[in-house]
Amino acid sequence: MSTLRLILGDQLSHSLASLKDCDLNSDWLLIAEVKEEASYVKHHKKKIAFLFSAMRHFGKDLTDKGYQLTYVKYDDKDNQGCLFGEVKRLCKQKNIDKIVLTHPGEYRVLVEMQSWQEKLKIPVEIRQDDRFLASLAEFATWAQGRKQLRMEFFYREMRKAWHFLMDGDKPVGDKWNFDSANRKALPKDMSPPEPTKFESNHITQNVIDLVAENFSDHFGKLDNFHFAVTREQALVVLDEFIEQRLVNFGDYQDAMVQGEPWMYHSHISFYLNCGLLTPKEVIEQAENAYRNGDAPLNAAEGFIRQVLGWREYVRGLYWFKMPDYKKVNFLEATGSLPKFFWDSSTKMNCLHQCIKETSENAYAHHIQRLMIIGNFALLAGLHPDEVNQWYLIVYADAYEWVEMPNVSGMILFADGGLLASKPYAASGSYINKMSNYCRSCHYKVKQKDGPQACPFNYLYWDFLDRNKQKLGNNPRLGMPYRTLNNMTDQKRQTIQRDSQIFFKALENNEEV
Ligand code: FAD
Ligand code: DLZ
Ligand code: SF4
Repeated sequence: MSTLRLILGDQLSHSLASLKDCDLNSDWLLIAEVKEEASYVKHHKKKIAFLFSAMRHFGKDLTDKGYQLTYVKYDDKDNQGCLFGEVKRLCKQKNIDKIVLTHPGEYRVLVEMQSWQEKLKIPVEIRQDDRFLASLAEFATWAQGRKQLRMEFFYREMRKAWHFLMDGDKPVGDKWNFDSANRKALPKDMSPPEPTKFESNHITQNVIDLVAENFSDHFGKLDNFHFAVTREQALVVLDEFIEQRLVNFGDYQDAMVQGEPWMYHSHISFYLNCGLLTPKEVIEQAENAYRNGDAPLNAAEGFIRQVLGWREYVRGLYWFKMPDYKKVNFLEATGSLPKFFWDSSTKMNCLHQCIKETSENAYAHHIQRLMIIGNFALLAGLHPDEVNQWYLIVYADAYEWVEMPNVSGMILFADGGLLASKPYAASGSYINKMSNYCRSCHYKVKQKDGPQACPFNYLYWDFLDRNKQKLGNNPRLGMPYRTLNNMTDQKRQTIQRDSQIFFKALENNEEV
């Protein structure tokens, strides 16, 4: 008599719900590298290498701690290729009479798991994932009956509930949000520190060789792999962030600099999302840094808002709205992903840089994802399915629960305003203000029309014009729509002409 406890690739936490009450003598743990999970989208090579290495290290940790573990490697000759196949195999081998799981991060996996009890005729218990700070039930209670689900109000509730950055029942500094202080461009004489990097040991090197051999047709570069792959290493990344970067995190959160992919961001999403770090410890460290005088309030609050606010909020929203959320397309966008999303071959320097860095690092910081790549996807009217799939593939921190609300809700406004009060649409002048990309661009950011004009300039107005019916009454778009309405017919026609030329070139696979 024994219980099987499956641990998924993004469940690498010793505090995992399904590990609680585990009997070291009779229960069996299962970790499996399977084709189904590694290929349901063609994940970035570095994402697979990172996760397989982290899984192998975590497996070794579990065995060292005395757990009985079956670890199935990708190239094991009997590998069944899917999670169910491996669960079924172990059930037969070990006389299993119960299966304990932790709630997965993706809806498709939950649906699959819910069928196992019936298929295997063994009780299956799916436990809540209590590594998150808001349970799904708590989010649903907060969200029920609200027309708009604004992160800011959810975040305030979380601050109060967890008593993070609070003075009694008031927010520290008497304000909940210091975002207005967080919009500086990076001064020329400042350069962010190098990200924390780790050498590959033999486990990681084996995995890199395996990925090179089996996933050569997947997106992205495998060389210069330097991610943390153990909890100890992830803690070093966190410590170095708190010591070296947090102080500037707030001020330069929205800044972009050519050749600086990492900026003052924390680079911990990979580790939070696969379980090597917990959100609680991360928030506590940031709060301590503020309380000890090592980081200003705008930095600590800005960072804590991302983890306690946005991260918890998007997860709640995903599960609250799935499966319908997968189908939303409020703006009825139909465009196909341009080829340059895969090979970065575009004359638009901002997009070229961000996509090239994405391919190299399986990482881009938030404002690159949102205001460069996301902004383009929105203005160009790309179909949510294609954009969602791309974001799920290319970033090593991507799982549907976090990727989809950011894509469908935040960048594409495909949920019609559930997440965002207005689309994050911007012309070239915003990009020029927040980055130095425009200086080395083929296009001229100050030029509004003609072949040399920055495409973001005319696409921005064309987007508003095209979507006037759906967005024209949005109170937060009053200003730009007034400007659009006051344009001469000739100006509008020029915008339409330039946009059509641009879209035609995209359609013909010409380099734009
Ligand atoms: P920092 O800037 O240092 O932020 C600290 C932490 O806050 C992050 O590690 C992350 O855990 C959390 N966080 C910040 N912003 C968000 C957000 N909008 N949603 C959820 N958590 C947030 N994040 C992912 O973890 N996985 C994704 O697949 C993902 N896809 C995204 C797609 C788009 C279109 C956009 C606009 C954002 C996406 N994000 C995603 C959110 C954010 O860009 C990344 O979390 C962040 O860039 C990770 O880098 P970092 O750890 O250096 O973050
Ligand atoms: C992303 C990923 C990859 C690439 N490979 C595996 C794997 O082989 N085995 C596994 O258990 N999990 C993997 N994962 C993570 C899963 O896709 C993730 O657990 C689900 O998407 C649910 O969030
Ligand atoms: Fe991007 Fe336009 Fe600037 Fe070129 S000019 S980098 S396309 S915003």
